[in-house]
Amino acid sequence: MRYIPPIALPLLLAACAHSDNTAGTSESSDATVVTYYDRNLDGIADLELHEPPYCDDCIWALVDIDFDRRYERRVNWSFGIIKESVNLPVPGDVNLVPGNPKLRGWE
Ligand SMILES: [Ca+2]
Repeated sequence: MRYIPPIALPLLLAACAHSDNTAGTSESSDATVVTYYDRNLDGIADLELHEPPYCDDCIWALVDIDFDRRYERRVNWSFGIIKESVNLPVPGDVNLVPGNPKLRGWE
């Protein structure tokens, strides 16, 4: 196991933070950043990405696979990628980021 000096941890966390593009994002009460993506560019969210602070293994997403305004899949990026079925409505009044998230594995 690699030793990381305590002074390096805040610098490492700051380097991982991304706040340059806030379009289509919101922040919940626990500072989780939620980004709504419009993958097929129809003006409706079809993937929402939840990124809790300081926890790369806690990122999760809801995905509308067939663009029917219902989320059918929840994806968790933990020690591995875990996918489960859901049936939830897609939110209607959110700011959108066009295209796909950079994070892979939700497909
Ligand atoms: Ca869409």
